[in-house]
Amino acid sequence: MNEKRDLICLDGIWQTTVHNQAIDLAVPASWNEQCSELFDYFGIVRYKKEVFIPGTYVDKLIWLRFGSVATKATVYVNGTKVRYHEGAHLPFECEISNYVRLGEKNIIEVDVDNTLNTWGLPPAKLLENEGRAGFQTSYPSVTYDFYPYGGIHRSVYLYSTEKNRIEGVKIDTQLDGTVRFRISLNEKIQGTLKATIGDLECRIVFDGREVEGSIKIENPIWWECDNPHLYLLKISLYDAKELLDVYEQSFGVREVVLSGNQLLLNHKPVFLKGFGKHEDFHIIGKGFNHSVMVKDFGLMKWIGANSFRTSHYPYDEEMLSYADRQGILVIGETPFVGLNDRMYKEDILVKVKAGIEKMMDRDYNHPSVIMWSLANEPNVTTKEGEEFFKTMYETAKAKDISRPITYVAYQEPEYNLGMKYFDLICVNKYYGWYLGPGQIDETLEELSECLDRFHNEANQPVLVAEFGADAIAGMHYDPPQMFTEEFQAEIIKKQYELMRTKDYIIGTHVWAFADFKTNQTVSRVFFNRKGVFTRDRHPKMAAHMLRELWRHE
Ligand code: GCB
Repeated sequence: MNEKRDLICLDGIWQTTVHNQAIDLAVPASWNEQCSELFDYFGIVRYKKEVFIPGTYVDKLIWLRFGSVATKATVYVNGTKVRYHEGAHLPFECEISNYVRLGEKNIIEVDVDNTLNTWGLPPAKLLENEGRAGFQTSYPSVTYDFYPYGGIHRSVYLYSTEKNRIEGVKIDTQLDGTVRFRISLNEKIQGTLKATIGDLECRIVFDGREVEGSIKIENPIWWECDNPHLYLLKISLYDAKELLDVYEQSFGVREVVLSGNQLLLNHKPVFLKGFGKHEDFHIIGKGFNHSVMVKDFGLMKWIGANSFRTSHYPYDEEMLSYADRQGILVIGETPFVGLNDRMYKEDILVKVKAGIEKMMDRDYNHPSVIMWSLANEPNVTTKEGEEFFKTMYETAKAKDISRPITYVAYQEPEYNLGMKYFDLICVNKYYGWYLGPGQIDETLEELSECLDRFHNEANQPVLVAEFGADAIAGMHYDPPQMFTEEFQAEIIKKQYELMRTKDYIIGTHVWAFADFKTNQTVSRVFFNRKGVFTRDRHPKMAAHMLRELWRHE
């Protein structure tokens, strides 16, 4: 919100109708845990909200913006359909100026559809004989290990702009303080663009749709984990007569480089310690909540973590803005979890490329985002799959040459033909759990050889993106047995210490930060219990152990 843009937040209670029954639902949140009748509901819920749009919006463009709707949305304004969108975890907008009544109440309705789709992204609903061992008979049947919630998961905004406006701001920095910006406008105009960073200013007279410029900050303060300094770039757009638009974007001066087997942040090696996470909490499901976010960052600091992966989809932008401010490093992941050989087709590639670009456009300016992960645990065993992954990599590289690009592998290298095209490989390995259950010491050697194999095969640094074990909080046993807190703490400690001896490993992320809701299956006791914190964020033994370990390093 600024002198040229107005903003109304539509969060709160929306009236919904399901099978002609009226139910109040809160936004942002999943519907499933708000209302037991809707727990395992897969279908359409119609959401409705009244909003007064001020008369002062005359001559403005009026927009609706949804941060994430799971998974399909059809949007109506005063009864007219204005937009259809597929895919959760990334935002979409619609321009609704022609459908609204100014100075009156207007009705916004959204048909939210979470029907599971075999060919969706991610592919939900399994084909016969598909899926990982132990998960085939799950309900609901999805290819991935988290509950397929439905609902309006992130904030909804109605906002106004001028007709001529700034549409995109991309900022690149160098450690010497050079700040380059690329501004895109909605259409070609003749005008002047003023850019300021504090007292520094630059004016550009232009004729076009894209404007580029740069400002040099003398003796810049670098964005570092222990001093995450942020600058603010303010762009003002003028035509010959007047101010048209204003946009502010924060950024950090920092550089991420993969050099040999090291990840360098501002020339200094950094070892990633942290977690794979989920957007998941009691009652709100996958809905965004500021308090949960603040709590999670507090716990990451408490335990001595420096990073997390947005497994297995892009998170709410608030998370990334907060990571910018907290100095936490983020691996931004696409929603492409569980791609398999049947998915490598042209029409799916078009959607995958669009998803990669959308995520990167959304998150490009966050200094906290240091790496992109384009997929989690795909199966890539065919020539088509290899080409598909090569194209994914090239699509991402064409958008951003400043960050390393990876994907997360589970199976052995021969099932990961795509990895040779990437800058580094992430590996998920569950020795002592799925592989050699209960045998922590006996499987250490196998784990060691497996990691070496990935490194040698790909000739790349390795990031261990997942390892760990389920533990039910309060369950204890001596000697440690699977599902006890002792077992989880011991497996993480021993495997972590092994990984630390390998100079090609640039980081380790424990799976997972907190317990999270899954589908129902024999291998899950309501939740996936691999969290080192419970779902309500209380520490298990493993959390205290990691705190000792990490804080002493
Ligand atoms: C994995 C997946 C993650 C699962 C985890 C598990 O490899 O990436 O989504 O939750 O294993 O606990 O099985």
